[in-house]
Amino acid sequence: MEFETRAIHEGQQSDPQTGAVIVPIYLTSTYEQQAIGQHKGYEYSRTGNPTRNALEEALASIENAKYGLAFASGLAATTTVLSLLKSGAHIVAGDDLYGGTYRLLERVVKNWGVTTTYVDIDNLADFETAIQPNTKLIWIETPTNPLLKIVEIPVLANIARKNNIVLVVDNTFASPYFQKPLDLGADIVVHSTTKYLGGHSDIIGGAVVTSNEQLYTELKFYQNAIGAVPSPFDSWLVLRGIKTLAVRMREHEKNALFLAQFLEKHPKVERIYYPGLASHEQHQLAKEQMSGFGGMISLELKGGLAEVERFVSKLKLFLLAESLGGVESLLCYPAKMTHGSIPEAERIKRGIKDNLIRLSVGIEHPLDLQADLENALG
Ligand code: P1T
Repeated sequence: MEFETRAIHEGQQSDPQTGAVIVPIYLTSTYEQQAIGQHKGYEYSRTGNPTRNALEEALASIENAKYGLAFASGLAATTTVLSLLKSGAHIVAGDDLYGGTYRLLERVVKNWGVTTTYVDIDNLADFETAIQPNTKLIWIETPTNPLLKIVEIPVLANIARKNNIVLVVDNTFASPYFQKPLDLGADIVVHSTTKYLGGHSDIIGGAVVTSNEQLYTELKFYQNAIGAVPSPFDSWLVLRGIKTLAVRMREHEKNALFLAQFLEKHPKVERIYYPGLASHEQHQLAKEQMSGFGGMISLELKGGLAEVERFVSKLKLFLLAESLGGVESLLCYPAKMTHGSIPEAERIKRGIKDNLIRLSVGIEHPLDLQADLENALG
């Protein structure tokens, strides 16, 4: 079956008891057992819940994976994956990452005795050089947050396999509609389902998928042992979001390409980052690795913070807010918002300048969005 069909049906059979077409929200923390040691497959909702299970099956299916696990947030998913590591382990991570992932690695995971080396994402050979005898994990995003760089997954998968290292790809920005990292050799895919999968800016959620049985068994254990699971209602909202993912992603991309082309020519814009533009340094790679370029654009305005503040204050449709991937357009100022937890010198070194703005392009009418940007830039 094709993606659109699986997104609507996989794990979502009609309810055997009532015929309800939509998976019910099983608001229960526990389940009656028929006798000691005898139950109908569910014991306690941290361990398993039918609404969450439906979501987990759907997540696995749309990533072409065998197994899916749902979490209470993207960072809960990330934390659970990082719990695979024992004290003394080492991570090699790309240097363009969501600021919260960086904060988790530096201020939480480091205290477990697990260290991270950040590698310039533009130079894949550096990943191999950074590997130490205790390196257990490679962690990347592609496209990256916020600079929308593209990392060639098969090259890293090769390096990881050769060195017996697990490759994790955070696929939040592309969504499974445009990119399937497991097909390209990744071992684990992580998502913030808060973003495109949920799609309506009304929940916080996360996901992990894999086709590796051993990794799944360990991750499933940690999901239950750590307990950062989503509620049945949040699971249901993500499941509902997934049904329209394909339609939404096509619109996000169409609008983003239109606006990126407009912004690229605008005299007030110094630089634009959108993998769908022929001028993007990795446009060709993006075309090969992804089936679409997504809805995120970053840009540098001419001038500094004053120009950014003026631009932001004049926008009416693009709302100044953290997050991305909802139907409404948002604007984020990474230096002070999503990447504010990266020390300034380190942030500048990574290319997140004071005039950088990130747009999450929604699915409003593109001409309204263009008019909003044009007016604010003017
Ligand atoms: O916010 P949460 O659901 O915990 O997801 C964390 C996360 C993980 N990975 C990526 C690539 C992300 O972008 C995020 C969250 N990002 C934002 C809130 C943001 O505005 O970029």
